[in-house]
Amino acid sequence: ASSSSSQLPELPNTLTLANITHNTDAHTNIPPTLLQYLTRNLHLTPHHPISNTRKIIESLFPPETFARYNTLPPVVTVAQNFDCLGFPEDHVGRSRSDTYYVNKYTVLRTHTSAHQAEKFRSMRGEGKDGYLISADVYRRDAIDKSHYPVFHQMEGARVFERGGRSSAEVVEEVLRDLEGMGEANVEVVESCPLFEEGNGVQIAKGHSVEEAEAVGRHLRRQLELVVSKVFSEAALAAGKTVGEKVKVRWVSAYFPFTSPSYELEVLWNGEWLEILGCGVIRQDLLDYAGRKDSIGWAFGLGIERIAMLMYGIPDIRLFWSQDERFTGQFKEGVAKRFEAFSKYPQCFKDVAFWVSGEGRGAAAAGGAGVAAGGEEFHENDFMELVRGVGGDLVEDVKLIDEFTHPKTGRKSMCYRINYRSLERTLTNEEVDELQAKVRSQLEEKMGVQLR
Ligand code: FA5
Ligand code: MG
Repeated sequence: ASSSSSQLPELPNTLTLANITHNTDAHTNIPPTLLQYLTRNLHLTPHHPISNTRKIIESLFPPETFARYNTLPPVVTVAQNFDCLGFPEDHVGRSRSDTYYVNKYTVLRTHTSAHQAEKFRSMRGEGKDGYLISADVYRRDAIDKSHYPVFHQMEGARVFERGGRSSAEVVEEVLRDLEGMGEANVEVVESCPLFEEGNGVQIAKGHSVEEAEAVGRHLRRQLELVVSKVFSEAALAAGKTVGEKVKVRWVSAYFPFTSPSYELEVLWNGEWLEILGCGVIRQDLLDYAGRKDSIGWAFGLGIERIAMLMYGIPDIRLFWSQDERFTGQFKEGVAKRFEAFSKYPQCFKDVAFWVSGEGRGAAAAGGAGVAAGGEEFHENDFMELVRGVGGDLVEDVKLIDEFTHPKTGRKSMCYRINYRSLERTLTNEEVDELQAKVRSQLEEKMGVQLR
């Protein structure tokens, strides 16, 4: 059986992205509404907070050491995005419910790490030991104030040439370089070990523990410096002098392409907010990229996450707003907090439906369409359907109830959609019309049965 044919957007046989025409196939799942984002380049738009944030972070990385790559097109191969980075065949990130496929072999990059291998190679040609990549990335995801199907990442990497030296000499050089970086104005309140074997974590082949730990320390210092820079800008923007140190914590993490791996979280308004993932680059990746003689680190951070806390921007949709009341507030080189324009009323609408889920009962009970055919319900498909209808008029979507019928085994879901414009008051008729569209498309495209 072909996979979820009824969920396919109405797309022609080819899709032209960034001037290249691709064949579409049964994997294609890019909705036409997404195409407008591929040409926006917020990270390169003068005065835009995403571009300003990028520049502020870039200012910490000397261009003599770090090459800049800020115009890499978003269409990459499955090999670049997943295979070359060591993602296992069955990794969830590869699924069509999480990733936008142009076709079976091509995706919209889900992270800037897709460019690691080629840039490890090319930065050397430019005589650099590192790089920074800023770019738009694409993920099928939930709908709320901090999630959007397009966001921006900055990837950074730094390598140290071994040059035939002993491990002890390399460690010494890395630590000497670290000393020269200075202290960061942050308070590290929790810190996972630099390296701890167990839970499937092991030192990458070709590294000594001392090397991995030295590179890990260098990496952490560099990123703590990023956080202290961003927070001193945030304090400036709020018209305060840099006061209390920001609290951060290092949490151990897993990425297929780094080992050891960490995430950095920042205490912000009483909550821990993850801002980046990072780690010591696995040696096989560097070897593969022709950098056998180097050891190094890499990180990937979310630019929106950082811009939101730096400028006090409360909703991720605002970055895409072309309303002068938003765009007019930001000037390059001027730290100023975002001033919210008035908040317009919200309007909640619930929608409940039966999906077949685990239940075998749906078909027996006469459930319609794809769901009855044994197709699984993927929440991200529903999210995308709602985005397709409501666009930026939807603030968030929450699952508020879920149960399985004890007799038929059918599963029922109820979602609450919160409609609110950032720019004006929505009329009742308008919201009713959107909700009616969501309901009819749910039946048509996802084959669920409305309750
Ligand atoms: C990655 O994407 C890895 N490529 C990061 C990395 C690079 C690790 C190099 C090691 C070496 P992750 O999926 O956690 O990891 O995303 C990285 C950061 O992007 C997150 O910490 C967060 O700041 C941001 N981010 C992730 N998902 C979203 C989203 N839906 N909306 C906004 N920001 C997001
Ligand atoms: Mg993460």
